[in-house]
Amino acid sequence: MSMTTINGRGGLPMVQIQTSWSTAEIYLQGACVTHFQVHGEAPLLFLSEHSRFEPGAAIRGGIPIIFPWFGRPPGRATQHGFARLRAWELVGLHRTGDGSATAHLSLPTTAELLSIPLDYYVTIGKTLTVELVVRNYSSAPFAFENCLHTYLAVGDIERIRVTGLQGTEYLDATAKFLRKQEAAESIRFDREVDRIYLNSRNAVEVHDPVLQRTVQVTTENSATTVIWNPWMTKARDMVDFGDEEYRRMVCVESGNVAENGIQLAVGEEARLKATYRQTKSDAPG
Ligand code: TA6
Repeated sequence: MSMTTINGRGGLPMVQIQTSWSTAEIYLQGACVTHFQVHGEAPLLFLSEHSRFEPGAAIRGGIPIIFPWFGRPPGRATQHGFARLRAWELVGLHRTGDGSATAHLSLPTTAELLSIPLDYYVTIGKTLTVELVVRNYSSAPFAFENCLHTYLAVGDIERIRVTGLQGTEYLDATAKFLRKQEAAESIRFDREVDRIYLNSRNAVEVHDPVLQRTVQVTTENSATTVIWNPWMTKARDMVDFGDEEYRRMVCVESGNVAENGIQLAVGEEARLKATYRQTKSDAPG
């Protein structure tokens, strides 16, 4: 197992981690995991070829950390909070007994949030696990939303199906956040999909016949799953996203959003964890 810190794209510091099973890359900018690949497998994560790599800018792909709010609530200037815009610190790398490695990053208190430090643990092995820890060292309860905005790589968006959300209520962001219920056992994509599934703690699976794999997302302390694909019109409108890149990604985001938002008592901590496990599926490509 090895770890090196290099100047990545845009000259931003990037941590490269090698284990006997896999490789990973983490930018300190936003503590964004931009790459995870099990040896002999396709990369797990999508990263736009047009992403910005500049201080203060969100990276388009990988696992952006959304905190302390999701979307753009009234009175908030930036979409999805500021954690993904900040330069985090690398605290260290810990080996675990089974040969995997855990990188620990932190965002000490920021100007906006005195005495609410963040820690982030990225465990690289046969699977990828990320865990965001928020601690309330302030003198009052702290209300926030958190979300791991994960871009999964797919072979062809029109060929995949997402399971695990049947029967779950969701807010449809493409229909003025109207509340609906998921009727389908398998969610498929032939248009923009932007759905905030609420009060759901089930595992979600992305079945990909082109990459011949299933990616399973399991979580701890996540009550919300967001499923997003921008489709072609929104893809064309995003400057940091290629017009055709919508075909090769789907966001499966895990966190606590909207009515699932968190009220953290003084002295308490909130831990949000997601694990990404891929298995080969022998479905024809
Ligand atoms: O993934 C859900 C979502 O809120 C979408 O509505 C879309 O805006 C996406 O996040 C990306 O947001 P960003 O601020 O990264 O462009």
